[in-house]
Amino acid sequence: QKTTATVLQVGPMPPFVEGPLHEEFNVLRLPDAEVEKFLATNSGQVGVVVTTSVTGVDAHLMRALPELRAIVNFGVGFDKIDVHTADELGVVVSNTPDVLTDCVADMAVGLLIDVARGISASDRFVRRGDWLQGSYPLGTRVSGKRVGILGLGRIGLAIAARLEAFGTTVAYHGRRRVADVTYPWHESLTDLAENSDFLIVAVASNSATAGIVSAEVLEALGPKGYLINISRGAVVDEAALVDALVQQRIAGAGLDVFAHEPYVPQELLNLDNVVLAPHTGSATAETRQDMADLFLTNLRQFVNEGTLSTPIS
Ligand code: 8YV
Repeated sequence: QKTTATVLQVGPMPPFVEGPLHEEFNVLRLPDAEVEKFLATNSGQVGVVVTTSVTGVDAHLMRALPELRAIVNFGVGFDKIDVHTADELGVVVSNTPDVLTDCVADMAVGLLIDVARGISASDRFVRRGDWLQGSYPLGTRVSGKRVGILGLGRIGLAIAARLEAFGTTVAYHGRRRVADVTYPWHESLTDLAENSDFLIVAVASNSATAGIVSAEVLEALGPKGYLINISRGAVVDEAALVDALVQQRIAGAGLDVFAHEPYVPQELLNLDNVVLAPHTGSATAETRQDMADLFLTNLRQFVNEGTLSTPIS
């Protein structure tokens, strides 16, 4: 039996989310066109908005929904939700932390090993038949190297734990020193980059982190350094990254995220020292199901009790 609460769905959601969502709740979909007309008729009944990290909710939409009380997000990142406006309007927001940590950390390690050892590039080499002409160029050793992690949160810590097993040394940068860890903290990101063979971006994307992996940071990482990004494209100055890769001022990059997804800078497509992934860090059947379950737990709890299970922090 459906609850009477009206839920507004903003953007597409995977079928295993939409199925139970539409079965259990009265769901309206925000149309792509004639949004104002839709809002004029329906805005007064919407108490909850559901969305994904890909779509998000802007201030204009929040302000157009006078009864809005909660935004329930499918995804851990909430950079596309205007959380300042939500806060101002007393709208609470939930995300899906923890359940995707392992898969995203696995992806970071996968990209790191791939770009250092040229796994994707040498796969293309084999398929082209180039092996018949000679051996593949030498890669870069991973074990024993220095890893710098930008953002030692849940995902950053999971990456560090994995890479420690490779005998790497781990250091990190974040606004604050993290309690109860022995990894050295670098107050300056440039300093961390200068002292890293691999710099991994695992920090949340927001106004404070926009573009912080700058031309200067990439310069500090240097011609033997690799950049790995499983966070958001916006954390990196993408034009500076493209320049650094094209001009070989850094050794390579493993990228799961880009500034204007699904568009990837054209210049990167022919570079064998760049591994490109289509934002699939959390994209396993198991993890996406866990995310769907947590998303629905938040929605049910909000509709039934007025509280969220995993509010953003
Ligand atoms: C997306 C992600 O949520 O959780 C995040 O922040 O970036 C991904 O897991 C996923 O693409 C679905 O929105």
